[in-house]
Amino acid sequence: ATTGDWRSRSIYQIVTDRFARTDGSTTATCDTEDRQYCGGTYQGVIDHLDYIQGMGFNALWISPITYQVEGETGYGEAFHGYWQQDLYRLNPHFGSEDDLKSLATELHKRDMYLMVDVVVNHNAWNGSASGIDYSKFNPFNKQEYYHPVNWITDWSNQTDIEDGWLGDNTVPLADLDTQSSFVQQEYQSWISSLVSNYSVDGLRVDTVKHVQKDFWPGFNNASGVFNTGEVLNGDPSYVCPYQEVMDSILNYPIYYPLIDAFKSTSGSMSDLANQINSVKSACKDSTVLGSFSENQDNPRFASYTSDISLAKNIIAYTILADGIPIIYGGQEQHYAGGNDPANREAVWLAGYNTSSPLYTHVAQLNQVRNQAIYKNSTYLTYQSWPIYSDTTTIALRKGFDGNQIITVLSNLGSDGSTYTLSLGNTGYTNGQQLVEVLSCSNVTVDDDGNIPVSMGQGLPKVFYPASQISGSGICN
Ligand code: ABC
Ligand code: CA
Repeated sequence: ATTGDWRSRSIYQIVTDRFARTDGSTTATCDTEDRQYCGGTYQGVIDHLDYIQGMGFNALWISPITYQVEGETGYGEAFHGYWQQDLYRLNPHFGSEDDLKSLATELHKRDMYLMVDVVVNHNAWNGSASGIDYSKFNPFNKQEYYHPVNWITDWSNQTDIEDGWLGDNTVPLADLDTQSSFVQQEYQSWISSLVSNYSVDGLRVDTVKHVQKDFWPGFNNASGVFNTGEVLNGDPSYVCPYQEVMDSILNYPIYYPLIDAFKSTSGSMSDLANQINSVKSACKDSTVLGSFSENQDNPRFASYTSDISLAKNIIAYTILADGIPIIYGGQEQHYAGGNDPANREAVWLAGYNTSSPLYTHVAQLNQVRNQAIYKNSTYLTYQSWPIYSDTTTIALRKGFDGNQIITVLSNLGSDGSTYTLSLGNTGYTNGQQLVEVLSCSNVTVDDDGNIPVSMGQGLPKVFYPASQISGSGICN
């Protein structure tokens, strides 16, 4: 699938080992601190696609699928999938080749896309760098295919970042010589075969900033599908240039001010508003960036605050901002793990509860986004902008006249006071009938063209024209 196809999608991200087991257990123990395989499989995922689709998602991002370092290391097992050794073998812990193919088939039957995470910078070893037996790697089975051992120490030096090694002498991540045309060719033929063997629709590409930019166009092109890359940095002027060499990038520049704005009742709304504008001007196309607020590398949002209203606000932003929404498995159950490895809790332990407050919240938000897209796909290319902000509120518009969604977010938290905000700049017309889709209340635009927004308990508000809703099942 192409970039254009992906723009309308909404992604549920899983750590495959932590989402669902073949035995369907909701009690199997999984102590994150142990960093061991907990038993999640492709078959488990297949058995729980209703749970994912029930939230309105139409794409699934799974962990890297390749063969890993096997057994115990100083940092536990390779359950996350980022310690690959053999690009042409699958990780047997997640199931067979047929299981993975069945997952693709079952997703496609539901008109859902499969996104696979891929590691294109390193292979991993259990033990010190000096002891690596390169012949154990496939296809990069000779030391000459790698950069000389040199741990990245200066994170401001781009040459270090690209040619140096991640990891350490406990689990070294042997850095490929991606300047060599042999390495480039091998990666290209590998990715093209992987995509066709497993009917993959898109890729999440790991460690993009650790490979020189001129590597990426050939790789992206060889894959034949949409690529979104991880460039772990908060600066738009550093991150956005990568969108010149790859279809899309995960929106890390927004991630940091987004967390800061909502993780406490004193977060800055103006910093978030400014960053929205910076990303829009620095990046080639903000409407295909990956929009996320949690992932496998960062503390869960609920590790900062247990306030459910704040969690609802950040999820509303994640889904209704520009770009392709990504919700990280467990976010919908208000999981609260901190730094890696605590943020990789087993999703099954929440019992696949489809009536938890954030599960239904995600479903409502995906539903209104899907409806706006269905009504007019130009919703997707309209670049969202902050129409209002004050110290505790930010309001965003996305969508052209008649099909716009207005999202009003607050960081006052569950104890937030009740008041009415008169909101202009919405593009709605006097007397227009709106529905606030999270509370299913009807609202009329006043004679000055403003929406009277009933704020309270720090809850987000999402407005959409009543005329656009009929037949959608929203608030029926
Ligand atoms: C394991 C253990 C950890 C232990 C570590 C030493 O080893 O689990 O507990 O601390 C995989 C596994 C990890 C594993 C690592 C290393 O491998 O998932 O569990 O950690 O063995 C990607 C993936 C990630 C994956 C890998 C490796 C890469 O998403 O899951 O990790 O394939 C760097 C990389 C980035 C990478 C990330 C984990 O590390 O660039 O690709 N993610 C700064 C640097 C970043 C750096 C980040 C790390 O710190 O600039 O390059 O990311 O925390 C902003 C700044 C940023 C700054 C952030 C923190 O603040 O703008 O620049 O990022 O404001
Ligand atoms: Ca590198």
